[in-house]
Amino acid sequence: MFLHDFSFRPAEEVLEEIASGAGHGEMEQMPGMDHGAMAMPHTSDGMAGMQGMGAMQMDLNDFDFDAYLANDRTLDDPETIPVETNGRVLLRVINGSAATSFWIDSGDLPGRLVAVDGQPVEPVPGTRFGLSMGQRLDIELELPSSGAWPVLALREGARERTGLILATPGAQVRRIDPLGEADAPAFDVGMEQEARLRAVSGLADRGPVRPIDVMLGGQMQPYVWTIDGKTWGEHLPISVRSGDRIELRFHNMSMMGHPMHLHGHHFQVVEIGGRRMGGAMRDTLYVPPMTMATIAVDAGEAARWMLHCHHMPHLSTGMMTEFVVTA
Ligand SMILES: [Cu+2]
Repeated sequence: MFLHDFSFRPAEEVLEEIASGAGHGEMEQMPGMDHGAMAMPHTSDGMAGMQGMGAMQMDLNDFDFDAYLANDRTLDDPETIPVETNGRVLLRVINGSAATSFWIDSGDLPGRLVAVDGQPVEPVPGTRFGLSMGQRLDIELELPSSGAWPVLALREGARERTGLILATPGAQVRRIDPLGEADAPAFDVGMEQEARLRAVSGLADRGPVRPIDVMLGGQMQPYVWTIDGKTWGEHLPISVRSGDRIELRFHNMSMMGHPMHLHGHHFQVVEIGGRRMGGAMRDTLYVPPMTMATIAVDAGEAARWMLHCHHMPHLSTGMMTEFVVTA
């Protein structure tokens, strides 16, 4: 299930509109926050910063696309996939969007999340799992009998949705409205979903680990996004030696989330909000607004690897650096 946010206009024009501030821009109150509290700076235990955020607003979607697609189709004419009665489906969801995080909702079908970014996790039961740009989810679905079941992808913070239909032979397929009744929630604020994931096979325990802080910054006006305060071209490469165990500590100091993608490697999520964990193996980690999270990685092949945000307008306005591995 390949997800896409689609515009009839050229990408340059879309980016220009976003950068001018004329894009849509959806603001959402951070959930569970005390409206009267003042924002606090980051502290060593991470989540304390979240709790003090008070009435600050996070920015979810900064552009309204013309369509949201699943396997190149909208819900006006969705793909219907024939399945067996009482069958079992392994659904691989790929978020190929430029700038849209989705919730995958399997409705009446019980599901189990079994892998993220192609890497197995201890199965997590559920009917709703989210993914940001560049991320993938493998979800096993159990079909209880015969029938037709929509699997929907809900645009975060909005009513738009897309999806496909699983249908046994002869099942009646009903039309599904491309707009939901209410806005879908923001994706993984507080990293509750990420914190539940455990790698089936994580990185081996090792001796010395080199921690490196990676500051994620930027704002809507002017629309510029940075790593360690720099845009691509002015960037400060992260230099490591092949075979070294590195920990990258992402500090998101901005009000948008950043799906951070490292080329050429799989990393493990080892800390969220100050709590150590044997989290998922991945290649793209979504770091929500004003949040800290740490990944561990064994530096691989000697080469210059891209490290970037997978939100395309962020990437285009500077949010990329190099992870330089030397022999
Ligand atoms: Cu970003």
